[in-house]
Amino acid sequence: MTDSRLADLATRLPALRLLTDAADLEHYGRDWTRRWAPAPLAIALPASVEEVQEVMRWASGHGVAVVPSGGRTGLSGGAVAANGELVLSLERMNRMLAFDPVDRTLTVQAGMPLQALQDAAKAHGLVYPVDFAARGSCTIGGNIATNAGGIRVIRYGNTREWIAGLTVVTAAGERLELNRGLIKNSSGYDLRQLMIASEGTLGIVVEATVRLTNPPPPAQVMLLALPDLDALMQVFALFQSRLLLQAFEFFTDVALRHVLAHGAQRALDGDYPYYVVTEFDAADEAAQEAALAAFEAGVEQGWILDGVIAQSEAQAAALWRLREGITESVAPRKPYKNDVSVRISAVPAFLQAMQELLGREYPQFEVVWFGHIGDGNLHINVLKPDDLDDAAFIAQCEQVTKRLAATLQQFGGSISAEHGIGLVKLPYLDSTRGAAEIALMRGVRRAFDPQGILNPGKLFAPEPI
Ligand code: 2HG
Ligand code: ZN
Repeated sequence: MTDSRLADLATRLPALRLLTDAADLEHYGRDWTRRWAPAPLAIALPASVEEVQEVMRWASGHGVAVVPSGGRTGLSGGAVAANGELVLSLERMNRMLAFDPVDRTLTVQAGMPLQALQDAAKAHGLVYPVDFAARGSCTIGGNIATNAGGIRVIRYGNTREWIAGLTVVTAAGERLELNRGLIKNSSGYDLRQLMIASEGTLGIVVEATVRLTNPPPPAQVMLLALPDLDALMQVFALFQSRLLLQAFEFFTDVALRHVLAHGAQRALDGDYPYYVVTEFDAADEAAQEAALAAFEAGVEQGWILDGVIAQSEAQAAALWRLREGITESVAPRKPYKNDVSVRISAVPAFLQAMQELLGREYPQFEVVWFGHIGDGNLHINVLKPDDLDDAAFIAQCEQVTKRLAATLQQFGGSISAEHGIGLVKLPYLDSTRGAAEIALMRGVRRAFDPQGILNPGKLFAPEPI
């Protein structure tokens, strides 16, 4: 260990696991974006809150930038360390700490994978309902850092709604206990909520107390084939008025082609332009009949061209794979990603504007549309042609994102619905937040982290000094 700063860290915390091998720097220095070359100083893997506190005291003393790190499944570059930062991985802090049956909360360390948390809730006959495809690898700390959404927001809301308390280590190494599981707490600023979606720029979330709820009634999963985007919103309105939806997700024929090529099973014989995977409460025969009636009403209107209802858990999982497998199936094509949202009432007009914009701007590229249409959240993945180099491809996409951001501004939408701003959307923050709002956000950051050592360069560009 030749770096004197690291030597000092090792002296202060002799038991701290510290990695400096090239392979580790590469592994922990990047997330799913794969756009930036990882170049961290080192990787610290603390095993306790006290170790995190001492790491932060050390980082403040030396002015070393720190990138908090969870499962690194993020798609906005929020966990990238490309500038000599210390990566502070919460990987070893992955245990459940407490279950309270009266409060109906679980307290866990921030490095616990989402799926492990969901399983722990299930073991107590309850559910933690925030859910998405990266559940096996992402961590609750990362979910909190981005206010992760996913496939059940339509029923349960975002991560924000489920966080009852947070333990946070500040840039200076202080330990904060935020909200302590209280339901009612009218004692001033809610710093817990400020931490959620702060992308590691205000503090290190080390523990979280999450609310749990009753398991939903038995559900059914349906795949629907639709003729056009207008039908998508009609079917959504129809299903929402008649059924208790748990999820309503759409994707296009292009997305389906990629997941099928990646090993998913075809569920319908024909080929159609748009598809929906929807899951709804179907506890009894009456609910199941209501679902069939809604399906038939959609067919009669010409909004639904075909469909299938899962007859077993295995079939339900196979239908879900068609939607959840999209990100992985297109990953080898180095997609340029957009994760945008508008109010639900604005979705039809926004879709129309987007279709025109993308049709005009991307005639040469393959564009994959999918997302959480019931939340007004679209994912637009532009696939890189093999004969175009990375930099030229990104430069072309950025030109279009400028126009997309302007369109979003007209609609009062957001440039990041659930993935975060990170590095990827940093130039477009002002399409979603006003100048006065950004100035206040910077002020909040300065209050928490005057030296600017927490995940610098993410969310907004570093302050000019
Ligand atoms: C999803 O909804 C994730 O599957 C990933 O938010 C979206 O890959 C994407 O663009
Ligand atoms: Zn999503």
